[in-house]
Amino acid sequence: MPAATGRVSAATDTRPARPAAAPDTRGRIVAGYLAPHPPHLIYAENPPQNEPRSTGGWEILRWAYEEARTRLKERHRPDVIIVHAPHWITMVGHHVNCVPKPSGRSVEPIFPHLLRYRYDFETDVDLAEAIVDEASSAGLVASRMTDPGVRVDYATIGALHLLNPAWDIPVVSLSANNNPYYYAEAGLEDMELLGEATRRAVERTGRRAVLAASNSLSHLHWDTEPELPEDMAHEHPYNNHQYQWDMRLLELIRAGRTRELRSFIPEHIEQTAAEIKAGSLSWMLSAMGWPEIPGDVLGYWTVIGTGNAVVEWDAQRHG
Ligand code: 2X7
Ligand code: FE2
Repeated sequence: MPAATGRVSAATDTRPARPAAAPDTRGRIVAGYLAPHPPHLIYAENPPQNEPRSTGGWEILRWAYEEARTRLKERHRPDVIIVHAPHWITMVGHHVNCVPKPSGRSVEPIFPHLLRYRYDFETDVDLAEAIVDEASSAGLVASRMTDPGVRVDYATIGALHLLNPAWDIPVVSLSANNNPYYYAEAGLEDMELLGEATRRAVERTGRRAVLAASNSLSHLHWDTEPELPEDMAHEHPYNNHQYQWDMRLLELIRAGRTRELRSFIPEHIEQTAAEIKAGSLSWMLSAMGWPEIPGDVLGYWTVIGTGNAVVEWDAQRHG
């Protein structure tokens, strides 16, 4: 019988078995991904869960995600994927989805013709609750979201589908508190505290975790679409300034200059209206201890003018 927390017991678990994790990685964050969520990427892939149909597009980013999927399954083999997403906006504090089996339809409000996606996944409720407890102990306002009727936002669904379209790994989903949008320079510190709380919860529950920061980079985009949304003849950076600042950020990432990256992030946000302002990237790198290891940029390209990179930080490979 399933446990009251919603986790599936071994006796009733019909999901395909995943190879057992190495014992020394229990209670560890084994990898982190910058995992952007533009609805165009799911639309272009034509998965059965999404209603609209396309003729493809944005292959460079989708191939990057294909590589991330392979690494996730073959190398990282996590117990759980923890995602922080900017379109689940909470005005008061940080919320954690504690619904055991969220299901429903996620619709992108600006691009509903691209994303109307049926989801049905499993939450790691024990870990979700542990994150709320650790965040509260750190002095953050944090709460459990327990309403099964709440519709899961498309940035959570986007990153999770693109990393793991089979949805056979339990999930914890965190909201983005909106305070960075109210204060010029404050805000990201809270996301860092949330990251540290996430790491302590992972350690306490013994999970082997992969983190996903569901953020685009430079974030100015066109206000009109081509007649065929996936007409790639129209896809290019919004302007060279946006592109150059994204490249500066990615160069720091590729070089593993993470301490510099930490102070560069607010500047990048200022210059490019970057979506990392919502804090997902700062949350993730803080949870990983701002590791001075190279991030592997699996792909970069624009989506309706915005900059998007799929990046992996492999904590195990780099010790
Ligand atoms: O949410 C998004 C985004 N971050 C980037 C591009 C286009 C649409 O939606
Ligand atoms: Fe977004």
